[in-house]
Amino acid sequence: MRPEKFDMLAEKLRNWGRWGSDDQKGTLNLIDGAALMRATKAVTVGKRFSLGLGFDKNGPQDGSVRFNPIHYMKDIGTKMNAVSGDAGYSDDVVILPLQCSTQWDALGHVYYDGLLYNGCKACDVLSVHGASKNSIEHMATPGLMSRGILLDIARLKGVEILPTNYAITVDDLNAACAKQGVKVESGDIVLVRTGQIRRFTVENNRAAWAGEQAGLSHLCAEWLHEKSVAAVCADNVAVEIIAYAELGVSERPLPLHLLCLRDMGMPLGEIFNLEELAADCATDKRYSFLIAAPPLGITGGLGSPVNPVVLK
Ligand code: UVW
Repeated sequence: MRPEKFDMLAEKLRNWGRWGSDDQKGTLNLIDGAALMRATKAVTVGKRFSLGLGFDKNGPQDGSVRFNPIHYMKDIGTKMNAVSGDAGYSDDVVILPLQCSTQWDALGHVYYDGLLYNGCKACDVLSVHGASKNSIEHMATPGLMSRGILLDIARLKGVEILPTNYAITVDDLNAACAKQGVKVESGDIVLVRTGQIRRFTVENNRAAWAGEQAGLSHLCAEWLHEKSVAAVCADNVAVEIIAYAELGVSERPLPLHLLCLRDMGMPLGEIFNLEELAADCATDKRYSFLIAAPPLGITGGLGSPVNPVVLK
């Protein structure tokens, strides 16, 4: 993508200063009392769904960019004291890339022109100690929840998995809203289903899962901005489309990442497993619900594992 066209769009969508010059929560500020009350009103039947994958050595990473969690036992059945008899404790340790499975991207995850969200200088903010601004702990409080809206684009198109390199358009998002009878409102969290996660969960094909894949076109950023969406999540690797031909030569690679995280301050939720929820929504025709997906408050972190929970 040529930077000129991209930069015009970026300027139009930029939220810097909108919530103050020190803001590090971005569009999560849109989750106000009204949005939270709307979330509670979407709870009508008492059904729960987890959208999180497991965290283990058999996770979705193929090793090309990130690895799957390494879990080891630090203590196994260690005695508590000399007289505690047959009683003990066990402790364990996990080493994992924060972006290796179901996860949030913090606003500081990407930058261009040397600047992060809200105009923070990347060279001042990023160091071996982590990010001093726009890091994930700012998304952890006071508790990331809102009304969620599932937009099932795979079902809209009548397929289990969208074709590789299909760029989801604004028309697709509007068509899904119309077909499903939902209206996205300020502070909502939008969940986009491509079906891509089935490459891993059903087909067990990590190469196909991690390779070129369908996702949002960067032009959807304008739609997300206009609808005052708080965050956008998907069941693929990057929320947006991954097409190698474009990725390899673009001067603005992963443009939706750049527009959402850096310009709009809109968090991205990736590798969300939407299969069970989508099947239920198709059955009861209710595509809105309460979603709670608080990241871990990892100080200076640029992402966080998450186990998002939906309540219908
Ligand atoms: C990058 O790798 C930059 O993006 P993500 O892991 O968020 O898809």
